[in-house]
Amino acid sequence: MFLMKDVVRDPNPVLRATAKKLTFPLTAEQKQLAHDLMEYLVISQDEEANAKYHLRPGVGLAAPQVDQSLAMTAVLIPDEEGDDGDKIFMKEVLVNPRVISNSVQNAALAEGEGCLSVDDEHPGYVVRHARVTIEYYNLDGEKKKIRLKNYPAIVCQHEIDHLNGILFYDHISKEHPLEMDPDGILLG
Ligand code: UDB
Ligand code: ZN
Repeated sequence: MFLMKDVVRDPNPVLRATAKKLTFPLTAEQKQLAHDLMEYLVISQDEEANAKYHLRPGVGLAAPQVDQSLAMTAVLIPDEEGDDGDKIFMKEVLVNPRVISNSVQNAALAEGEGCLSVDDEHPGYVVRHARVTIEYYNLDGEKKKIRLKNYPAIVCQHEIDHLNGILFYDHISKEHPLEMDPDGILLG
């Protein structure tokens, strides 16, 4: 399993690399990586299990964040926004995911974003697309297409960015960090 010591931190260059696309069938090693990414999220969100490991509670973890430059990311998104409910909105490992279409309208989390790989604070609105259609493969190599909005759309854009060497603060305006276009949505 992965622990905090395994999570690479900014400015490690692996976080700025373009992750390699995977081919199917996945190797046993790649399937294990997928399992370990999801296991991190599950344990980190379980207060009782996490008491032992002290993981930062995570909603997404991409392979480059554990020093594997491969196009794979796990997401575990609770139903309500919050970490103590036990209902899950989305639990999936996305292989070779990409945004195939997006709304013109933007959205940002009102509280800004953080990242398991970024220890410094970077205040400001991380301006993203309000809605996205994502194409990806599951672990069995089946092609999937999903449409997401609100918080799940933000999480998946954050994770897909990791596969393209992009970090959340790249999307914060340097001059006006708390400026949002007039028709943009502030979430939360
Ligand atoms: C996070 N979690 O996981 F467990 F409902 C952030 C961190 C950086 C603060 C740990 C988070 O925002 N909230 C959270 C955590 C839970 C349950 C819950 C909400 N990430 C993932 C990450 O760094 N992936 O690379 C950062 C998020 C900021 C916006 C989307 C992802
Ligand atoms: Zn991140």
